[in-house]
Amino acid sequence: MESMNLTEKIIARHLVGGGRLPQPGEVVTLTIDQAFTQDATGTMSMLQLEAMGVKRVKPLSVNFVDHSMMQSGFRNPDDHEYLRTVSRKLGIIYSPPGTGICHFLNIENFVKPGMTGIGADSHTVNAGGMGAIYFGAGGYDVALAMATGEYSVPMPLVVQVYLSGALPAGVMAMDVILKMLSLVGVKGGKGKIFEYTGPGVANLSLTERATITNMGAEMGASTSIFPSDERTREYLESRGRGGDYQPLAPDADAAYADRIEIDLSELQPLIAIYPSPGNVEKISDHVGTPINQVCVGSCTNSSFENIASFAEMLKGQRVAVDTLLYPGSRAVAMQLANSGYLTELWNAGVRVMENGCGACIGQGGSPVSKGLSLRTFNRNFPKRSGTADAQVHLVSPLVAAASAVSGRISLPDRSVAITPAAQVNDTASFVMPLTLEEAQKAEVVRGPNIMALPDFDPLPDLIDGEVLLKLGDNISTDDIQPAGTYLPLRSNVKEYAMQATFNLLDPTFSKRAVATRDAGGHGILVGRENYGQGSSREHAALCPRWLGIRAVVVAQFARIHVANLVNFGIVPLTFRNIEDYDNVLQGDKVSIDVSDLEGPFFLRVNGNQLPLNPAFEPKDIAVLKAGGALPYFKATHAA
Ligand code: MIC
Ligand code: SF4
Repeated sequence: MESMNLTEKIIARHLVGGGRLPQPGEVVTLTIDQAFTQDATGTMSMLQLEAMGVKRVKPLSVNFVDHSMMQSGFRNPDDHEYLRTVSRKLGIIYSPPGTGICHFLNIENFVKPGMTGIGADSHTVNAGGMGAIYFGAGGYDVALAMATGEYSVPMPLVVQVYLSGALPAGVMAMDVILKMLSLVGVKGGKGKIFEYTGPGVANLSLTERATITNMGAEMGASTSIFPSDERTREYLESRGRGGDYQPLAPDADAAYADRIEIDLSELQPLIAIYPSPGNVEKISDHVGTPINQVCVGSCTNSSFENIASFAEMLKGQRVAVDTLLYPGSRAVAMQLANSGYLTELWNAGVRVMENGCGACIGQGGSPVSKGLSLRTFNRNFPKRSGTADAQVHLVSPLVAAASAVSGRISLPDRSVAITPAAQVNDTASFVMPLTLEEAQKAEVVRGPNIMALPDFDPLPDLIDGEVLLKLGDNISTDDIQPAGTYLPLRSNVKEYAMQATFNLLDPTFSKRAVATRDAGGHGILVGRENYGQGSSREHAALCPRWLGIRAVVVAQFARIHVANLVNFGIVPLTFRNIEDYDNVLQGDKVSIDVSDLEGPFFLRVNGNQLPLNPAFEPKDIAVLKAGGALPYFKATHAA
């Protein structure tokens, strides 16, 4: 048999209908072992699942509540109650608020080596630390995977990341992934899977591996994966899950599309400077800069080892600035309590917050005006923290601790050894689904925050309207559809669109878009490279569509966002000649003939015809024509 890398081995085992391994770029349909959402994407995903007429999900499915938990007012609790009741009815495990962050709970409890999965969150790729292939996707794609147990995705190129050596004192897994970001950049991972190999792998624990795969999302990678080895066994056994272990590795002579080499022993602490996780620099160049806040946690750095290392570095000292800590799960919080670290954290003046996303998604913990916050999180996009003029830099938990004590960016001044503590089992926190018989009688509770899904019309032959916004490079989903304090509006498309879409860039956008839409025109957005980077939130497509946007024309799209645009019937197109970006202005009257989605496509503007390329796959044509994935599903599954 031909030799295979680990990615190919797992994909070969999950190919629907078997057959040969796909070529890179070819769309491949995989059986999916697990599908999940979190509350910020889950309500929409569940509304779509219900609209599909699904009575019971196929793969192991979980709805986590971790993002929006402030419960100030009825909206959050309404969302949670809807998720709890719809989960129990449809056969989905429900993880209530306080249990922990979806990705962290996932590796603790659900992911096994060799599995495939899809989650309605871009950091679903965290699970790659367990030797599994997991993709982030929009809520509709997750609903479809729950309904069918399948997911289609273009086969990525498999890039080998060869690790040698071991991390020196004071250097953490966060520094490995920041090093990768410095080598690859925020869009260099597009269309790729990073497969970590080499002797250095054995020197990284399972949670360190997950830190590394987690931030593959920040490089735009499809996913990342580590082998499953003795360290994986060690972790699973420590969680009482030894039976879930199986060894998995690439063949010795496996081929890869490309190779990156990193000697772990040569790494030093790094920092990603505001406003992008890709602005990676040496910490030593920033030592001494005063800071106003430190935040530790997020799905990237909230394991027991991370927090215990942070606590060890603080030991016997007081923090000099406001310091917030978000444990990854209740199990981690209990482990910290049992080990005594929790008391030490309190003694040091740390604010121990709820187990969840918290400040990472702007749910509290905003920095002071013009402040600088050091965070162990994965994203530092503009305004994501909730304070428009504050800055966020990203660092490891050890750098966060040293800096919290001095109130300035500081390098760890000593090595720390953590006292291990037994892992805690918290599976009792999960709410299990009802039996089929009970489920038939069960009511789904829909409070006033749960709004019906909007209906969308089919694609017209001519998109005819106005360029409503002309944007630059790296527009993130936080720019398009901010989260933070708007999270309670995730189940209410109209309000979310009117209040939030592009409002941090142009507060007049929603009103202008509605005026164009209601006058019978179509809205068009123009941008440059890496449009839609960041989160998987489908609201960044759904809300613009509700506001009348029918096409987005840019130089290049981020992977998950382009799928979301198709799912909501917005035509994604790219400039064939990037210089044409200069030939179209905001406010220009434009049209695009889309009567034949095989192409060719031109943007007609000011008497010119600018050639465009489709950014969608041939399989998307019928979906776009129908006006989006749900109208297409309904039309093709009519009784
Ligand atoms: C994020 O980190 O931006 C989020 C919030 O987790 C998103 C999901 C969302 O917007 O609901 C993600 O990364 O996909
Ligand atoms: Fe939550 Fe932040 Fe992770 Fe997104 S990146 S899942 S908001 S912790």
